[in-house]
Amino acid sequence: MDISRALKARAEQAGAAFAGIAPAEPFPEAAAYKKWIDSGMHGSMDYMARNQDSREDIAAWYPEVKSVLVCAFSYADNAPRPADPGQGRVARYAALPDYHPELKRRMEEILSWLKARVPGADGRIFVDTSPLLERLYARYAGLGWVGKNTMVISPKAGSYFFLAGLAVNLTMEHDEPIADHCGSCARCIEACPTDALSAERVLDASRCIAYFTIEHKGAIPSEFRPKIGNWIMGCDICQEVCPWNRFAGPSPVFPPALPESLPLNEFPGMDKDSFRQKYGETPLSRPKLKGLVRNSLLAMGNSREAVYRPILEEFAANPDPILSEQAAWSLARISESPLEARA
Ligand code: B12
Ligand code: SF4
Ligand code: SF4
Repeated sequence: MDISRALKARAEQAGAAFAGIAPAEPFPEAAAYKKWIDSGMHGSMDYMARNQDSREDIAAWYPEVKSVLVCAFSYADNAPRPADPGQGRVARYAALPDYHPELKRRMEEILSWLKARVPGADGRIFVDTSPLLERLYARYAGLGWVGKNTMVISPKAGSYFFLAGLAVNLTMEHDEPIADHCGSCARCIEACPTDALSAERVLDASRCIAYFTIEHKGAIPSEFRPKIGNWIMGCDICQEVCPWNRFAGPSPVFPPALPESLPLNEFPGMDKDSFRQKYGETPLSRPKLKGLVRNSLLAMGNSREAVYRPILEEFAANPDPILSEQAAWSLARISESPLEARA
């Protein structure tokens, strides 16, 4: 078996649902990245504006690179998602253990295998946090096309998968990009509650619920608050409506660690130590306890349920200005149009 096929087969053995190989070139679509930054679409994610050279060309990050192995690790499941507004919704990926350490370990395994098999072979792994355009390499590795929701979508597996990569110093036979299958569909653009998506396949992160609930540390701008509904961690709307996710079979790389919805009073009633113990190894550690408290207070306002008044009144007097202001906003929202208390 030639080395590129053997490498992809080894990736599947390490748990990848599928894998492909891209040539290590600077691709023309990378130019869209600078525009995205220049127009401020990264919001308060200042780290995104750094290392633009490696996002344009992977060789600025790993000079010896000749080929890029990109792996898709599935987190698809077919469980129905509850619509109960009294529960905080958690995106599918975040109901699993943190994928970063586990996928890095698996990619290291693949790299060790390659080094043992090919004298002089070497490489560098990337899983989400490196300053690279992972979706661009996924596309050129033939894993899928970049949909109007900006996700890499596979015709056989939809978009509920993580990407993990290995840049290698070997020239290998590479895969070809596959055709765009969005056609005239625009369901994701129409369904996005905050109008974050455009037909040009650009996501304005500074309008995205995933950005507000996970990455943004400050107050959530008032105009977006009613649109966030009961999402307290991430957002899956533009994937849930995508017809290609009908084909997403249940083949998750890890078993779920959390339910996909949590009571809205879970985080406001928690101290830092219990948070670390219960959620420290999950993606919920990214927004930290404070971010999740802010998000839960917001969702309490959107639920319009009077049952949350006492807890919101308590937080309205909190010394943290972000939490107290959010609680006051939510109290006002409940007063505007309260719902009957739940049993
Ligand atoms: C910053 C970031 C975010 C930001 C911004 C997202 C965004 N769309 O830009 C926020 C916090 C909003 C976010 C949200 C989510 N994220 Co995120 N995120 C990233 C991160 C770290 C960088 C992405 C980035 O550079 N964005 C800037 C834009 C401009 O770049 P881009 O979307 O990658 O677009 C490039 C390519 O698509 C390429 N391209 C290729 N072909 C084509 C064709 C055309 C026509 C065009 C215009 C461009 C293009 O060109 C673009 C760059 O110029 C990546 C990991 C990584 N290092 O790449 C994960 C990553 C993209 N996220 C991921 C996930 C799972 C999510 C969420 C689903 C989590 C959730 N449920 O809440 C949501 C999905 C929201 C969405 N619809 O994209 C996965 C996506 C896997 C997949 N199947 O595509 C990644 C790859 C992480 C991983 N390793 O698995 N994320
Ligand atoms: S993740 Fe949610 S808010 Fe962000 S683009 Fe998709 S639907 Fe819109
Ligand atoms: S919902 Fe439609 S337009 Fe959006 S990514 Fe899926 S197929 Fe493409």
